[in-house]
Amino acid sequence: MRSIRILGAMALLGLSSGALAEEHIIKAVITNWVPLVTFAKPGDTLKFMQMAGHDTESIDGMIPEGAAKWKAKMGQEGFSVKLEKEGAYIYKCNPHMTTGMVGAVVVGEGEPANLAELDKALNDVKLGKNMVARTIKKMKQELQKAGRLK
Ligand SMILES: [Cu+2]
Repeated sequence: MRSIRILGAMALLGLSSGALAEEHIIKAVITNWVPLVTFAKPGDTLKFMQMAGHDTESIDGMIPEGAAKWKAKMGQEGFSVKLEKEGAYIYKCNPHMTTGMVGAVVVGEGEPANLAELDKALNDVKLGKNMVARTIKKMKQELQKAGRLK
């Protein structure tokens, strides 16, 4: 009986280890980010792969309040970003954002708190604005499907 309890406790520990930080691989494929929308939790990291001819940069005003901006060098293989703050992050590849290379990351549970800020910041995007809008729309569709929009 006692050993069964210990096994039960170990199973619980095993479950909680599932909450450890994860690494999410984002690949540059032709002029797209795959996946287009990434779901993560605080403490996770993004790792950008197949980066020859690409860079990655967070878009101004399109990351959660207090989150760190990022910008990789061109072709910086394995560039990684630690995600500390909950909310939505929109990022681009500078050479290809006008052809649709704009991605989204949602960190945390429920509805991202900065959706209204994204819409506001969209007004300040000049180059590739329609592609940024498209990615935000796809992110919202995925949130909707998951029942995460209020
Ligand atoms: Cu690119």
